[in-house]
Amino acid sequence: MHSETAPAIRLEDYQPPAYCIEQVHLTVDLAPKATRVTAVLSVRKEPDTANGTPLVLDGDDLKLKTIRLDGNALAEGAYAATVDRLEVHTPPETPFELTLETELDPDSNTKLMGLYRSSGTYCTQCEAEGFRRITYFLDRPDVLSVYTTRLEAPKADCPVLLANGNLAETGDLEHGRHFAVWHDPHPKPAYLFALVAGDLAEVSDRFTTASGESVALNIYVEKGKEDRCAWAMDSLKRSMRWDEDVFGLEYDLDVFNIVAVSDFNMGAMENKGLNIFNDKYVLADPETATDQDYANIEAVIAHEYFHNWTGNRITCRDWFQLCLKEGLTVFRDQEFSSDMRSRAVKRITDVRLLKSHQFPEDAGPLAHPVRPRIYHEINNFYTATVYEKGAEVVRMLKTVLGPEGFRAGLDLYFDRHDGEATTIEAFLACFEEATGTDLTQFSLWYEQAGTPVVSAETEYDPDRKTFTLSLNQEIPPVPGQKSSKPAVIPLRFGLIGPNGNDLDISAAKGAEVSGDVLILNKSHQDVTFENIASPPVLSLLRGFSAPVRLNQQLEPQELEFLAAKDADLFNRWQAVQTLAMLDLVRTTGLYSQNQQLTSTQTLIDVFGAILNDSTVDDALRAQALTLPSEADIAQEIGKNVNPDAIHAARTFLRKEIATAHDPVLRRLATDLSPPGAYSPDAASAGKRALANRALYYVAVADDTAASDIVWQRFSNADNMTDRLAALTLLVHDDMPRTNAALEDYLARFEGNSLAMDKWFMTQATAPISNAVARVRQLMTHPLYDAGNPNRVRSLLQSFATGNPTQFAKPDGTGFELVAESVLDIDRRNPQVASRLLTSFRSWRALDPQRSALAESALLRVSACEELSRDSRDIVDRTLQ
Ligand code: B3K
Ligand code: ZN
Repeated sequence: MHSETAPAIRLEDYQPPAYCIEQVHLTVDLAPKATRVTAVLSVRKEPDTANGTPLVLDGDDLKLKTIRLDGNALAEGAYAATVDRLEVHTPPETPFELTLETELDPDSNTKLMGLYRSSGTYCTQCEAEGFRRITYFLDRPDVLSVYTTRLEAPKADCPVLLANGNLAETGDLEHGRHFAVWHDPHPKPAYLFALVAGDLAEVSDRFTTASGESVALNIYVEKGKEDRCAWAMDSLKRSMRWDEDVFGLEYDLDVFNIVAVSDFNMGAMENKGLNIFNDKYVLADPETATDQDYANIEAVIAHEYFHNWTGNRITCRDWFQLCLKEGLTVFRDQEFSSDMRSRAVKRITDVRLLKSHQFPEDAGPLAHPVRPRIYHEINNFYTATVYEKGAEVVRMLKTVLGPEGFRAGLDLYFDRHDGEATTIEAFLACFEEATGTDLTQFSLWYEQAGTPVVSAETEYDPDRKTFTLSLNQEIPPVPGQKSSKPAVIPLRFGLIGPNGNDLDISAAKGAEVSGDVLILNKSHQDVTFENIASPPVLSLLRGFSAPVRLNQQLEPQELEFLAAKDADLFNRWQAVQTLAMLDLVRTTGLYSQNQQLTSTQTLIDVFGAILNDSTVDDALRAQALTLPSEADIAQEIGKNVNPDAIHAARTFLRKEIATAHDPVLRRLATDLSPPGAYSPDAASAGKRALANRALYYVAVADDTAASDIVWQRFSNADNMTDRLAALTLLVHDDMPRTNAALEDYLARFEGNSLAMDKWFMTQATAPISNAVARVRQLMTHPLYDAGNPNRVRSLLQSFATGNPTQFAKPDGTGFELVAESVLDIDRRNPQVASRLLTSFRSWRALDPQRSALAESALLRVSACEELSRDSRDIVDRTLQ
């Protein structure tokens, strides 16, 4: 008998709340093991609710100390309280005040949901359902209340007391205690509630809004970390300005506080006026943060700030609508980063992420629509599909409607729904009304799971001078969805003439073509272009204009042509990837059949052309020179996957490229920016990316000079980007002096946990045969902490998702390690455990021996009697 699957929650069962809670007055008397929470709730029956309808509040692991209604203690028979539910049997018909006292133990809260302590700092995480771990409440996003929060604590331990909104009052109390009262005038759902108390350092600045309001900006961090906040603060100010410039959206409180903590289940949280962040997305300096870290901080700071409008001012009616805030906000942060950096490079990195995280999700047992219709545990739906595919849907909406139509629809959305909890239907209706477009078919993107496959065939008729494009679309079956309807797929494209120029495509017949976008909205469509003098090369899905798999048989020389000539930089990159993928899949097959591996001259030549073309942006060249990952290749192969064959094929091609272009690679690898001139800007980061990509190829040359270059890069680096790139090569390629490098790194960064996460991660992802033993050994390292989510992710999640040959080792030890860890972590922190468990999601695509081993590891997890609802949900769906 194992733990029960939690009951299913269905979108179709949505009922509006029977009561509303207009005001919440919280008094939180903080103590590590016994925090007292007094909640005074102003409750009012909704007009449609029958008199005498019980008031049922949510709880989770709560202890009710006292309950009063309009100041009077409630008789025992008038209510029923359990750890997870409070019912007042017959509440008054007229508005009333319910006063609840609960007692919490923040120190024992290892789930990191509700109120907990991170390195001594009290903090909260309430999304999705953490507020019910603080007090009994109508913990659902469509109940919006005005919060006033009074915090009390010893002044010496907690000089900083923060909650949502504006500071209303502070003062001293007896016995060295003090208090602060915060008032948030904006009605909000409970999931946006937050408080923080601790002895934190503060970094302050100010921002003046377009309407001239001065806003205090503060970043709070653990003491000693304050000199690593400058980039986050700079990113925040740029985000605030950008949202005003691009969307006309201004900030709406006197203060914007950010707190960074070291124990956090995810990246960050957009609590109104008090964002709480994982340290990882705030702290940076050149010695300890990579260029990627800088870019991530910029993006996450922006993301959480942008939620103030898309999520907080306008929130979700229910959790099925999660993509309403997440998809839109990811789209907004992607646009922000594109404006701050190179648009093409940003698009490439976003598409890489989509393909590596979302596509496999959409092709496996955990597939679900962007707006799911059923869940057992909502925390398992903060997925790449809801976030990244959700953002792609918003991007397509903009492509379909054009920038002006898109902006008009968004303006209407902000205007009409400000202060509300709403739905995807209401969102789409704004775009329909603002532009007069029927989005019924478009809305299927929210309903249908699975990645559409678009097949394209072309034919040139030299007599008629016509070029015909035959398009097909289809969504392969996914769990719970056997058939599907044709989607609206905006295909940005160009026809390229022999000299590399785009031809005139305005004379198209058979489909709606506006500008350079063709709308594919049927299963099959033929489009004919007239007056095409000679056979063109088709550049399809420019900028990755839709989240689809493209099936287009281009000849290697056509891909070579696109790689060199396409006006669309994304498709230039894509052409190189496609060429490389063809070779990688072919070589993987050769390896599996014990045949001699070979490379093709076209790929080698294309790499040579990129290496020698200094007119192209360095960051873009670095991207083009990055071979598809082993996980990408596995996905492309799709079934009977043998990770060892993939690894061998990829290593072989890497060596072929390295040998063919040795001199230029060595030159690029050592052509560094002047020392001491570190700057995180896109151009400098691009230069480092290119040098380190070149170094990656140089490292496979079997000579001392090559290994010396890598070692020099490691030991002379004046920034983390270069040092970590070199360390990764030393460890992953098992080069001489690996241990010396690991020890040197440890000695340098022992005191910096974010830097140490990289040390654990580099070792966990090394594709070498003792990896399992090494990870097990690292789990006993004094710096390993199974209670710290970042550390667990850096060692175990990295191993499971970033080390395909060792995770899927044919002796089953990799799977066992992860299954065992899931069971261990699940007792402490279900969210971290269930996330780790999702690393099994592609198990059925593995070869029979490996998939049998994965299945038995999953069955072992499933057999656990005390599995959390989070992990139970994932294991059930993964095995189904
Ligand atoms: N909204 C939060 C995620 C909450 C996850 C809850 N399990 C961060 C974000 O998307 O901005
Ligand atoms: Zn978000």
